[in-house]
Amino acid sequence: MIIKLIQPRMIKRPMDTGLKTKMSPSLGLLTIANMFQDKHTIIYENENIKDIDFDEKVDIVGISITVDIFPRACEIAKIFQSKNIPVVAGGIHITANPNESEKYFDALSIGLAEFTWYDIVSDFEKGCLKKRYTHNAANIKPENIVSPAYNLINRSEYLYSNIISTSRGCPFKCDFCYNSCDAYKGLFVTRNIDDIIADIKAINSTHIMFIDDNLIGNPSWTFDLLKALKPLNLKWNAAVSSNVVDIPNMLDEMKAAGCQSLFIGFESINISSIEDVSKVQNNVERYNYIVSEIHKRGIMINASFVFGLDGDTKDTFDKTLKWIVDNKIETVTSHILTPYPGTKLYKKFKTTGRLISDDYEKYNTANVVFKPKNMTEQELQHGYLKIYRDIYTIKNIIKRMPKSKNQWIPYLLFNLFYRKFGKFTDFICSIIGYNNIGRLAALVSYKTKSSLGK
Ligand code: B12
Ligand code: SF4
Repeated sequence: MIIKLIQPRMIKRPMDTGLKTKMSPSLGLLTIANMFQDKHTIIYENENIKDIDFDEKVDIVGISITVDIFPRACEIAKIFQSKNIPVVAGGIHITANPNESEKYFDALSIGLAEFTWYDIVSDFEKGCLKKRYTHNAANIKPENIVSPAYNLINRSEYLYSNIISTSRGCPFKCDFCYNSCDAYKGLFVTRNIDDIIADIKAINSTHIMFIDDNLIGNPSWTFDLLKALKPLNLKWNAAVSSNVVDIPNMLDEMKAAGCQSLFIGFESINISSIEDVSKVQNNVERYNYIVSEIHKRGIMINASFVFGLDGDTKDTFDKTLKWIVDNKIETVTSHILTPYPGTKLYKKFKTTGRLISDDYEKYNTANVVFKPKNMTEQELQHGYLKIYRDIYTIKNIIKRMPKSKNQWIPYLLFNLFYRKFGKFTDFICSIIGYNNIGRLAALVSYKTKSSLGK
């Protein structure tokens, strides 16, 4: 049987370049690819890399869907369905919002494919494909999690292929996050450490990006993981929740195991905004302390902010910019608050009549799709675009330079060549290859090596 797996093309934000769309392959699809690559022929197509071949002879199609690409996924499904090829939809948006999605696809996978995909393929072979397949969050064990088929990645097409998911879900359930949807209730599972080490070996790089929601969701497991990472002499980045500083020795052990930078969802410097979205682990009064403890250990910070929360006003942008510059935050990811369908926030905005757009292509955190409380929609949109520009002015890049000289190269590479002059870097990548630039950046930043790949 021939199974085609499709990643639809993403919607770029104004500040994005091809570096974002070609950043990394879909681990979700590579995971489901691995479940059947011994038995069936798998074709993996990423529309961010090249156009979908609608004429190829395939038996069934699987699409991975986040909210912003839902409309495109529906278009793709329609074309295959017109050729009598059934289309199965899975991924975060389908998991969080199955009811609305059902009519567009032949079957839905709600939750982790490890608990749906075997049945879907087997039912299809028997000719009795059902409309829905749903995981049972309570039954998920670490050993059930399947490794992605790293062998299927054409590394030359991506900036980074050295990505690993060590867990599923998050112990926190912030109102705006997909983790607050029904199917993720009670779901947080960390993988077996031996399986993670096997993934690292398969990737064959000394630079690894952990793409979990929260690498410290189960601190005792994290300590075990760090112990296993130490002898491998890796350099790595990960996302953690801000309570990392409350766990004795965690940052020391991370540094000793090769941590280079941590992504942290600070979200807002307004206490009321944080309280309003149940981000219980964030203590705004301790933000400066958190930053200094991380910086003290020579670890860089990628701070994530969300604008448009109910405590925010139009002054929030300048105050946040000042905090970012004063605290020498190395990189920043900003978002306009976006009520992803199926989340607690979405339900709240729906019942209070605050949604102003149901065009999911706009749900990529770069558009205002709800009525903000303490500013106009235009003020929110304008403030978001302005803060992105202001963070990456040459003046503010210089002001934010890390104290430690060791970090200057990765800092400048990201701030100048990814953000400020991203279009130029994208052009160079298109000539000499995305993976070559990714590997070169890692080599000059962290002195790491990676395999050449396909
Ligand atoms: C890595 C990552 C990226 C990467 C690569 C994205 C990619 N296409 O793979 C980059 C940086 C490019 C990116 C970009 C964006 N991202 Co992103 N990203 C992630 C992140 C951190 C990890 C994704 C991952 O690989 N997980 C590990 C894999 C194994 O899990 P999975 O994809 O969920 O797959 C499992 C199941 O969902 C299911 N499954 C998945 N697909 C399918 C398909 C079928 C057929 C079946 C049967 C099952 C199935 O089985 C899989 C195995 O268990 C997630 C957060 C998260 N934890 O998921 C956010 C996340 C997916 N991103 C998100 C967003 C909003 C974006 C952006 C819009 C951000 C922006 N402002 O630009 C863009 C748009 C991306 C796009 N449309 O493709 C949201 C999506 C919210 C939503 N409700 O849809 C998430 C959930 C972050 C969040 N907490 O809000 N992202
Ligand atoms: S801590 Fe982050 S990943 Fe976890 S629920 Fe909150 S926003 Fe989502």
